[in-house]
Amino acid sequence: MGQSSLEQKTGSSVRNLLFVPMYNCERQIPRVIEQLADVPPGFISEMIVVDNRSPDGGVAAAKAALGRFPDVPAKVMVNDGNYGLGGSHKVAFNYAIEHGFDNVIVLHGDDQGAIADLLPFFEPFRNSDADCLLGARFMKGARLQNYSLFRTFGNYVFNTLFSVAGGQKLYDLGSGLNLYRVKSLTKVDYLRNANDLTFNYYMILNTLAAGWKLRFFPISWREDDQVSNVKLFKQARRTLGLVLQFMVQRQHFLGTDHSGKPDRQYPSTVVYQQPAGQTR
Ligand SMILES: Nc1nc2c(ncn2[C@@H]2O[C@H](COP(=O)(O)OP(=O)(O)OP(=O)(O)O)[C@@H](O)[C@H]2O)c(=O)[nH]1
Ligand SMILES: [Mg+2]
Repeated sequence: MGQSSLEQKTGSSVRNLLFVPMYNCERQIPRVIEQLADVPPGFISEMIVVDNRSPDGGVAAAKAALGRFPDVPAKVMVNDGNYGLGGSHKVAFNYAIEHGFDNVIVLHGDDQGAIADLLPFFEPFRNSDADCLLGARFMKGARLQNYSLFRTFGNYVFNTLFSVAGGQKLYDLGSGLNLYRVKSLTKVDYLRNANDLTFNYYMILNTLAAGWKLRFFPISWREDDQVSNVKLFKQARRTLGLVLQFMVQRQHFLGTDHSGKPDRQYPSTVVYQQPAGQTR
């Protein structure tokens, strides 16, 4: 892709960290990394793939794919413990703060979303006072491919429930494509969020309570060779429990550490970086 107006406008002054959480996506991770070709050069200042100790060959596949984009600074990091999807967000948010990024973009490693969907909304977001830009699978303009009707229905129910709890319309509680302003992340205690797949639900309620301005944008979302790890009924029960707790015992909810990890430590090990020996 050539020099685009987006690149000219963003220049090198905006530093975007692309964070890809990965768990057992050996087959999909090369396609996710190849999405670097779909954004203007320089739009991503650095990419980190955070592997939550996958037993498959995801790390090797990620290294090989990143090697095809030698101009993009990148790291593959493996969590020192099993922190779940939420814990991997904590690794990445900490990294973004410590390294002075302006924004962190989350793109799930199982290749269901497309980072290109974010581009038209990036400049308006940057020039706004919004704190995050959340991909929405159930908003006008969104495109769902092969996503089960049952899961779509469940998402609508929870979106409605959370919208009532949050006092504003919420179009998605946790898609796999989101952007957070790093300055805003320093103002919320995201380490208290649960470490499992419900991390985003805690995030949305905590940030709403902190007065964040949330923006949503419609995304495409596909289900082809992915294996969903979501245990539907167990997760639905937990989600219902947490939103009810937020509604009836808000102060208690907000004051509780839901992570199950009171030491608040999320160390990870860099197993690959490019350019080689890069230290930042
Ligand atoms: N289950 C799980 N997923 C993780 C973990 N760390 C990172 N991930 C990634 O997080 C994403 C979420 O997993 P999925 O099982 O696909 O769940 P989902 O994406 O919420 O489900 P969809 O509604 O189909 O999008 C995947 O891209 C995983 O690769 C982890 O520890 N556990
Ligand atoms: Mg998924």
